[in-house]
Amino acid sequence: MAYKKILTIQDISCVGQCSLTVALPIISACGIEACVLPSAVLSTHTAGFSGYTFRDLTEDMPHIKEHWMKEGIKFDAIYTGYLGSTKQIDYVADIFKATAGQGALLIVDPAMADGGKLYPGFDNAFVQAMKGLCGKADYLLPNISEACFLTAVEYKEQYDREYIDLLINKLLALGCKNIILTGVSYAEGKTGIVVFEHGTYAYYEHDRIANGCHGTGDVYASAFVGALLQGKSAYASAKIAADYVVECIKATQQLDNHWYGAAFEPVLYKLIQAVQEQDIY
Ligand code: PXL
Repeated sequence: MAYKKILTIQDISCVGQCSLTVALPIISACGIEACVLPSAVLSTHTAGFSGYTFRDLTEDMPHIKEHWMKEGIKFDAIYTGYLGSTKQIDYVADIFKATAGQGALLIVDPAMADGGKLYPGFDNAFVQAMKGLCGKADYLLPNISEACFLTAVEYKEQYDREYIDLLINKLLALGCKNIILTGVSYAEGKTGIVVFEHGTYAYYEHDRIANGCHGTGDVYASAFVGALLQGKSAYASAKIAADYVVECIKATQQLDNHWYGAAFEPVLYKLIQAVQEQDIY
C-alpha cells in the first residue's frame, strides 16, 4: 500500500484552532502521515485576541532543511499555510527543491487575508513575495480576498462569473497550475468552491451558513490536502472539504460563545467516512 507523507509548513497558534493544530489532526484522520515545520509559535492566533506572543522561527528553517537533506528525507507533498515572514517564503521554495520526492505536489494556501483585509502584521512586501510562491504551486487555495491581493484586482462582495474568471486568469498568469478558489457566492444564501483544474472550470455550490467562524480556511485546506493525497480528484477533494466545513460550522454553532475557531473535532468522523467512500467523480 502506498503510504504518503506530507510536510506542512505553517504556524503553531497554541490556542485558536487554526494552522498546525488543525492541519495535523485532519491530515492524520485522512490516513496521511503529517510532518511539520512550524513557521512561528504564537500564544493564540491574531484574529480577535490581543497581546499575543509571536516567536518567529525563520532562522531555524534552513538548519532543519539541512538535517533532512543529510537524512535523505523526502515528502510526497508540501502544503504551506500561514507563514511568519517574507524571508520564510524564499526558504519554503528551497525546502521544496531539497525535499520533494518524485512527483511531489506543492500545495499553497496563501493564508494572509479575509474580508478584503490583510491579517495583522502582513504588508505589501509580503504579498509580493507570496506571488512568487503561488506561481510555483500545483494547487493554489486562495479565498477571494487573497486572490484579490495576489492579482491587484479590486475586492468585491457582489460579483458575477466574469469577475471570477478575471481572478482565475490573473492567478494562472502567476504560474500556478490548478486553483481552488473558496468562498465563491453567486446566489443569495449559497456559497461554493471554484475548481479550476487542467484548464477546466467546475463549481461546487452549497448552502451558506450565516455567521461562519474563524479558522475554516485552515480546516478547508487541510481536508482538501488529505483527500487529494488519499487519491481523490481535485473536485471530489474540494467537495469533501466543503461539506466537512459546513459540518464544522454547524457543530460550532451548537456551542456557547465558541468564537475563536471551528469545532472540527466532534465531526471529524464524517470527514473520515467521506474520504473512505468510493469516489464517484
Ligand atoms: O487561520 C489563518 C491564521 C493562521 N495563523 C495565525 C492567524 C491566522 C488568521 O488570523 O492569525 C497566527
